[in-house]
Amino acid sequence: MEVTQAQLDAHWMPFTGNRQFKKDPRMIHEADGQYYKDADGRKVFDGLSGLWTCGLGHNVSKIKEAITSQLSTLDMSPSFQFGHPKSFQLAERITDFSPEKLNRVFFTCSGSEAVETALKIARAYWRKKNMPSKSKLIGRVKGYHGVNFGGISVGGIGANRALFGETLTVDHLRHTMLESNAFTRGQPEEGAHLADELLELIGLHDASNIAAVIVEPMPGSAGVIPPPVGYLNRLREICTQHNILLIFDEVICGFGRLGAKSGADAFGVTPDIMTIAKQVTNGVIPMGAAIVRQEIYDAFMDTDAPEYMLEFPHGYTYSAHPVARAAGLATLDVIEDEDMLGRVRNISPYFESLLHGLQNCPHVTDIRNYGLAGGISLEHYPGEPARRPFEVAMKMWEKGFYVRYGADTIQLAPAFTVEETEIDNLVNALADCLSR
Ligand code: PXG
Ligand code: PLP
Repeated sequence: MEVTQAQLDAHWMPFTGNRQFKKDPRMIHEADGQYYKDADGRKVFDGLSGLWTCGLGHNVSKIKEAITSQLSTLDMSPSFQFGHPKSFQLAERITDFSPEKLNRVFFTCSGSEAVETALKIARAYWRKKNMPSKSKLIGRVKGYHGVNFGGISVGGIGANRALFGETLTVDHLRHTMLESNAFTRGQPEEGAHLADELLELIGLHDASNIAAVIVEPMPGSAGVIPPPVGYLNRLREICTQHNILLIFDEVICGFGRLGAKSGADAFGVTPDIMTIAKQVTNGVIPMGAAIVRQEIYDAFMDTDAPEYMLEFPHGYTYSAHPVARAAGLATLDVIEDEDMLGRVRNISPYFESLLHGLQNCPHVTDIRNYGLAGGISLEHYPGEPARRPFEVAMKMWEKGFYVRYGADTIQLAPAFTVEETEIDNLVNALADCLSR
């Protein structure tokens, strides 16, 4: 056996049924382009681009070269009180991918940390503006904002919260998955009115007590839920009217997955703060960031305290790790130089039409898509909503396809360079696995 039982036992795996996995391990040994290889050299198609991370495929030479060269120039440098050029260069490049007014970047090492950072900035901002009562945070049911305490507080996936006791004081908007919108291609027409629920929450708590609303422009983890037409615009309008910050968690939406620079760009709505991670380094090295409007940054800088005093007591050891910055710069170069956003836009109608061809397969209760992201909801076994997606994903693995299963859905997110024939193969395999 390639790994001993003791080695298997030693690793407590994240978001995994450890007992099942350790009885029947699914080991990945190599990756190149859109394929993994297992121990026997069997090729497995990467139907989720890693964990929504590797839109450019695996083993991208420009990224590899940038990392290797960085390792031999500056492998680590302290991120507190000292800088290195690449973190500043990357910060500016990231603002090119963000709506115009969002031009100040705070680096983190993951999406979860980006969310914690954004929530702390939002609360601290109102204190800086002498409105300390504005501290309540509002999330949305089905939202995924990582796994740290702030993130699970605003997050709206019950299973990720239930075990952990008291969280922050938050409230949640309803999710936007209306039954009447089942099998909609792209954005549903119905549902903008759901944003008005924010007015009810404002009525309940008063805007003077609310710091921020955080939503994913398109929830990913909950199974790909494109926003109803006009919904995000309405949230924006209400937040502006009531002086509440709007945070878009772009960890999945950012850098091309939707055929746009961001969810904000795809849906034409500008938040006050964005969080990013995953695709920014093509997943090769961990990195995240919170990106804010200049006015928010300025509120922290506008102080009479001596200039050597820090303005925001927050940061991570790896907040500007040079190797990750090099990976980020190379990734953004490839996205731009090879017109990855255009490629996603060109192939996504094909992806949409094939995906919706699964509508009449057994157990399929809904299909949703946007850009190169697809979610398929499956009929529950009595009392076991997560079982069928698990079973389907295992059959897919046996057939040579990696897809994500989460809650009662199967999720697809192929690389931006995916070809029509590869989409054919992926969807045909799914049709087969759903029918067996
Ligand atoms: N926000 C959003 C919107 C995310 O999708 C995070 C925050 C947390 O990022 P980190 O880097 O801390 O994991 C995420 C991460 C899936 C899946 O397949 C999704 C995520 C992570 C792992 C799996 O649904 N999203
Ligand atoms: N715990 C201890 C004891 C530490 O010294 C540090 C960082 O210095 C941390 C946690 C936080 O680690 P990180 O900055 O990687 O988030």
